[in-house]
Amino acid sequence: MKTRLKFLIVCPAARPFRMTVRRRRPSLRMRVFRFSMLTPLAVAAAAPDFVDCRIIDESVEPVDLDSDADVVGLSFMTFNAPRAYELARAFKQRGKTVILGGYHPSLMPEEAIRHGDAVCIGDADANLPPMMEDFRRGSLRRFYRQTCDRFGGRRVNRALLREREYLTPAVVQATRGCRFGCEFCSIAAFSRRHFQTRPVAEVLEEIRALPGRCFLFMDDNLVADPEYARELFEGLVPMQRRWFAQVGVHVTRDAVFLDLMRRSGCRGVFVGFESLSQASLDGAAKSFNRAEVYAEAIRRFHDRGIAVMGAIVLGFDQDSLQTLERTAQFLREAGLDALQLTLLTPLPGTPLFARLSAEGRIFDCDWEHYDLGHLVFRPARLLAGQLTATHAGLLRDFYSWPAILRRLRCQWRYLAPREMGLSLLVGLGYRFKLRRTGLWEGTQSRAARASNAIPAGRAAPSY
Ligand code: B12
Repeated sequence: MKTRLKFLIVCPAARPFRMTVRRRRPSLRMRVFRFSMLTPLAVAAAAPDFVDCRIIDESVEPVDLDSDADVVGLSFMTFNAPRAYELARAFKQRGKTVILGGYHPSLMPEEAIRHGDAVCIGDADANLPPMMEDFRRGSLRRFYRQTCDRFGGRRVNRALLREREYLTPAVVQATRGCRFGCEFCSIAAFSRRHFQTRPVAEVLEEIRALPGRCFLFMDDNLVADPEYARELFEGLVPMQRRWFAQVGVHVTRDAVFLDLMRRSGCRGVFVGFESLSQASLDGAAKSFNRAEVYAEAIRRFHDRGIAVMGAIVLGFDQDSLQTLERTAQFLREAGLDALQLTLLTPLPGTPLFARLSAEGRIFDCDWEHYDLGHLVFRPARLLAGQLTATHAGLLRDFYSWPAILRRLRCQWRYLAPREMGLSLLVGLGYRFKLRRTGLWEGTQSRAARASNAIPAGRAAPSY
């Protein structure tokens, strides 16, 4: 039995974002969207003491297929699954043991196991130690699905990443999971609606040790437990840091809480507005979002110098032409500082995937198209072409030069120059990403273009 094991953790990247031997030097534009990856750091942190970890993020460096690792761990979401399976095959051909983890393998374990030796279903914290022990003993099982009843005690070693390659190296997670059950959401499916918090003192200690003044919370909704969030923010006030996080829109109901957020260093939030149509929100089991308060919510953030990036989804069954028009109007008038506009995507493992599959409406199961920018199912009330053209058109309008300049002129009134710079950087990053993925031109997958002609229940490619 080996006393020490070498564990190579690989984060595969889809083609447009991949670093190959020929394309080695990352440009500034490539870095704009790349903030440090907490996922592989957290996996490495879960490894037992007898394991030496190395991380390769394929968007930063080419994958070393001839590595001398004993075990290769692939971490991927749905969109990266085809590339992960390609790498798994290459590693297995070289005699390596391959373990798979992350959102996609956790939600599609039976598919994933066909490409590797073992699948971690859920978090690495509880599963990686037994996986490594079993591998050492020569008795690796196919599936590991233990859940962790406590979140904490993890110490990440940031030196494992090439920090210079990322725009923001400092990322932290204070809570994980989500209690809600929105129909389209992978996070609810992955966490099985469990929500956990890390001890506040531990989070603050980690933040204290971070480089620079600015950092990002990787939580799904940092304010999901207001009492916990209040304690965390109070602890952050004296630290004089600047931070960004994803939060629910409901947080704007409480002015005192918002003031505390600002004082604790909050300078930007990512908010899942999801839809301008209340019927669509209700249909997706996200009734707790009220579309009529969005504009006021943005104003309340801005009043406190907090920038807002909004996430909006198009293509819900209740969406009509009127919804598209209302969305366009909102984007022109509401004053968002950045936008993530996506097409509804039935991510595997979600209730939405199950429903649309049962209705025979999913026509494209090429996981590479599950980047939220391709249409992969037949919409209920809109034509596929209407939906994809509006999606691309609204993104082009929002990130056009005149719109970016207009935003900068308005932001002068409520944002500090640093946050304005950041908003500009996000704008540039989005322009670059949209061009690279073909969305700027509205290039879609062949399947999406032909979607109106595709009969229900068409067979999916098998992985
Ligand atoms: C940061 C982030 C990104 C970053 C970096 C991704 C990364 N790999 O770190 C960026 C901005 C690049 C990104 C992009 C996208 N993302 Co993203 N992203 C996230 C986010 C917000 C946080 C990820 C994170 O750091 N989590 C914290 C870590 C600690 O948790 P974890 O990743 O789950 O890892 C744990 C387990 O999964 C497990 N595990 C993971 N890997 C492995 C590997 C092994 C071997 C083992 C044993 C265990 C294991 O152990 C870990 C520790 O416990 C999540 C939402 C979320 N809360 O997770 C979405 C999320 C992962 N993203 C998602 C999506 C869809 C995307 C995009 C495809 C589309 C988009 N527009 O957002 C793009 C892809 C573009 C691209 N270029 O790759 C979806 C994935 C859904 C799915 N089923 O695939 C999520 C869940 C968001 C959502 N709302 O649905 N994303």
